[in-house]
This record gives sequence, structure tokens and C-alpha cells, in this order.
Amino acid sequence: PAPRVAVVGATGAVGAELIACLEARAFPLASLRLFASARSAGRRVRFRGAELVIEELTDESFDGIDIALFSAGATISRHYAPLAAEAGAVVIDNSSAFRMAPEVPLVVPEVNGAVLAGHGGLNGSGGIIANPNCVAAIMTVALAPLNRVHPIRRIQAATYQAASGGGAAMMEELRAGTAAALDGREYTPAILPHPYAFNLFSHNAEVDPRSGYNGEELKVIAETRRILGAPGLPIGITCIRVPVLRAHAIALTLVFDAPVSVSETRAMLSAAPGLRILDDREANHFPMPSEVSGQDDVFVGRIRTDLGDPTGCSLSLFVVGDQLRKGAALNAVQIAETLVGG
Ligand code: 11C
Repeated sequence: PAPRVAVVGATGAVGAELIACLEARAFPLASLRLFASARSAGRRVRFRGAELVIEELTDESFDGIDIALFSAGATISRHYAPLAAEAGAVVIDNSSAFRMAPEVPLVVPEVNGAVLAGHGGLNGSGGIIANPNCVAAIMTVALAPLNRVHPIRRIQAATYQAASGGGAAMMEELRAGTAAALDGREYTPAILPHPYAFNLFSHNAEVDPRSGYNGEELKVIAETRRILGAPGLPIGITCIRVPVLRAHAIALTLVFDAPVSVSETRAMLSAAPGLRILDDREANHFPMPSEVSGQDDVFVGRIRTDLGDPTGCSLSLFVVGDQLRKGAALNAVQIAETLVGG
């Protein structure tokens, strides 16, 4: 029978995208229930021509739910995901709460979907599956096809991250701050410590005083290693927030044991699922958030041998993916599709 599905955090930016993905992909569900905080309960959302009413999330919300898609932050997940799993639901959790728990699979279906084979699936015994950090999800779609053929020995990354990674409130801060700046009005940021309009800044996650890396960077490092199955892979990364609404970009340099040609790289990437090459040197046309926003595929371009490595063993790439789609909601729905299909 088709699964009974719940969305937890239905009013957030990712929650809205989860509902949109379930509808757009005609996900085979028997029923859909939407949960949020008491503040949002009673609001109505359209789904497949009907109106669904948002319900307040409680400890008892999960009776009769087969798949629960969570996107309400780590604190909510820590409390409610185990309750949902005990009630027999498979939780697909978009927060960071369980991503590094050894018994919880951390999944990007195109990359390591095979790890779901060992999971109980929809047999009523429940469980938790983690949806990765958006940068890790987008980046590994581009890394995996190369890493399978030529093991990557080191990664250097710099990100250009959109407001959607900080949720609907940060997207609103970008819109409102930009409108105020254009009007010449004073604007006091509500949630960010810095002005966002016509600016960029180091990612807002807390900075570890010892390493100098922020929480976002440390998550990307740990999760990328786990998804690729490369526990000790050296990764350096700088995460930056840019005034873009909903697509993350990542500049990558990858080091291999031996030179990997641009033409072979193109061939490997063009055969990979969930990935599209946009690499037009003549027209100087490469992946851009404005063109990738709203798209399911991750886009890759600027494929070139890194001139900074005299051995010739390094490649540079520029990768862009929609943060709300492949970085969050789409990946979660793809995990659910794998459970239903398998
Ligand atoms: C950002 N990637 O762009 C973050 C948001 O690990 O789920 C998601 C954080 C996470 O700010």
C-alpha cells in the first residue's frame, strides 16, 4: 500500500519545498499530514488541488505515519524523530542531529543509495535516515563519479552560499535589506549580525576558537567524508554567505594520484545521474545561481587542470546546486522514493 506521509516543519522554506516536491514528482502517498509549531497550526496549504490544514506537532502526531520528513531544526528532531521511529515511521531527517550517528545512514541516493539496502525500510519497524548538509549533498553529486574511478586524495573548497540555507527568515532579510538599501532607508538586520545587501560574509555558524573553522565547514568536512566512504580524506574549506536567494555555489580543487584529463572528467561527469555540465568557454557561460535555482540537477562547469599544482594532478571545478532542492527537499524525497521503490 502507498505510504502515509508527514512533513514536520511544514511552514519553513524546506518544508514548503518538500510539499512542492511531493506534488511535482507525483510521490505515491496514501495521505499527507503537515505539522508545525502551535503558532502556525490552522494555516492552510494547497496540495494536489485540496487544502490541507497544518496541525500542531505533539508527541502523539506519528500514529499511523509511515514516512516522516523532518525539517524543523536539530532540537525538534532530537525530541520527535525517536518518537516517530518508535511509532513505526521511517524518519528522513534534514537536520544535523543524527548525521554522524553510526547506526543512521547519511544518504545522497546517486552517491551512496546502496547503504539503504541494509535499512529496514517501510516494514513498520521504524528508523531514522539522515539527509545531509546542503553543501555536502550538492558537492558529493559532483565528486562521486570522479572518486569512483580516480580516488580523490585531497579537496580544497570555497563556497558561495545562498540565504535559503538560513531558512525563510534569512531569505526575507535579504529581500528586505536589499529593498531598504535601494531606497536609501536605514535597515537593522533582524537575524544576521551583518548587513546582507550588496555584501558577503563568513558563514554565520559558530566559529571553533581552536581550529578557526566554523560549524558549517566542519559539518561539510565530516559529512562529505562519510557520504563518499573516505574517512580520512583531507578537506579544506571556506564557507561564505552571498546575497543569493536559493542556490549554493562551490569552487573546488581536487588532487589525484596522477593527472586526470579535462576530456575524461567531462565524460565521467556527463554520464553521472543528477548532474549537468554547463562549461561553455567560448561564451564564458558557466553555472550560475540565477539559472540553477528551481532545478533538480546539480550543474558543473569551469572544468580545468589546476595551474596552481605543478605536478598537473589537480582539477578545478565550479559546482552550483539549488539549496532547497538537491541541498534539502529533493534529496529527502528521493530517499523516500528509494524506500517506496525498493
Ligand atoms: C547553510 N548549509 O547554508 C547551511 C544550512 O547542516 O543542515 C543547513 C545546515 C545543515 O547555512
